[in-house]
Amino acid sequence: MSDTWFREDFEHTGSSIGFRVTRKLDQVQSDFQKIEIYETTDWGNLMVIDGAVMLTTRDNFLYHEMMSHPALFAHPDPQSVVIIGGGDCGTLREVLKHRGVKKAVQCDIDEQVTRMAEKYFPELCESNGDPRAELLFDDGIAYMANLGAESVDVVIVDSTDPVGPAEGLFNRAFYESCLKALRPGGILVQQSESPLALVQLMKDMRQAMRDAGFGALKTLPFPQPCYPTGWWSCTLARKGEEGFETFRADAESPGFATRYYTAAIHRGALATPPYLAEEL
Ligand code: AG3
Repeated sequence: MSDTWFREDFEHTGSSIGFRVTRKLDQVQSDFQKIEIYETTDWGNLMVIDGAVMLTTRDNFLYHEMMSHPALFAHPDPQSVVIIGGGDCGTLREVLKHRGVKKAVQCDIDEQVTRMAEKYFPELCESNGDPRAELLFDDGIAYMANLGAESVDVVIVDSTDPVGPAEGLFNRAFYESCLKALRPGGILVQQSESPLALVQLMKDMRQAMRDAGFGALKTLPFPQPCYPTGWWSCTLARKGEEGFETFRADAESPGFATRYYTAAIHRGALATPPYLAEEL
C-alpha cells in the first residue's frame, strides 16, 4: 500500500485534509493558477488548484448537487442559468438535469480547468455537448458586469476560495452586477466556505450581498469531506424578499437521478444550527 499523501493544510483552522495518493497524473501551470491531478487509493481522482483541494471523484456530487438543486427548486421557473467559475463542469451537469432550463452558460476564467476535467473527470463533462450549454473562458466579473439587465434567473458562483483569481467574486461590486443581471425573483448562489471555521468570511459575504441590494438570504450547510473541516456551505440570495423556506413541489420527484439531493435533504439543510444562527 502506498504511503504517499497529498495534504492541504488549512491555515485558518489549524487543521488539514489528506488523501493517500498512488501517483500524480498531471500538472499544468495555467495563466492563472497551478492545477494538479492525483490518483488516490480511495477517492478516485483529485484536482488541486494552487494547493487547495477542488474535488475528488468520490465526493464531488455532494457539493455540485447542493450548489444547484436547492436554488433551482427555490425558483418558480428557472430558464436561464449562469455559472461563474465551475470549470470542472460538475455544477453545469446538475443544472442541465432540469428540463425547464433552456440555457446554461458556464464562464470560467481558466480553460485549463475544463481541459483537465474532460480528461480526469469525464463523468462531470458528459453534458457539455448539450445544445443548451455554452462554455466560455473569460473573466466572470467582466462577464456579469456586461450582461443585459434582467436576463438571468439563477447565477451560481462556483469559485475557489476568495484569494487569487476568485477574490473579486466575493464583494459588493460583483454582487451588484449579479443583482442587475437577475430577473425579479432571481437567485444568486455562492459557495460560502466552511460554516464552522470561516464564519467571519461568510458574514462579510452576506453583508456584501445585502449591501448590493439582495433581499432574502439563506445559508445551507452540507457535508463535503474533501474541503477544510469537512463541512461546507452555499448561500442563496434572492432578488426580492421571498424567503427560501418553501420550494417547488416537484422537488419531491425531480424526474432525474441524484445521489445526495432530495426534498428531505433540502428541508434539512434549511435548518440553521443555533450557533450559526446567532452569528449570521
Ligand atoms: N469549489 C470550491 C472550493 C473551495 C475549496 N477550498 C479549499 N479546498 N481550501 C471548487 C470547484 C468545484 N466545482
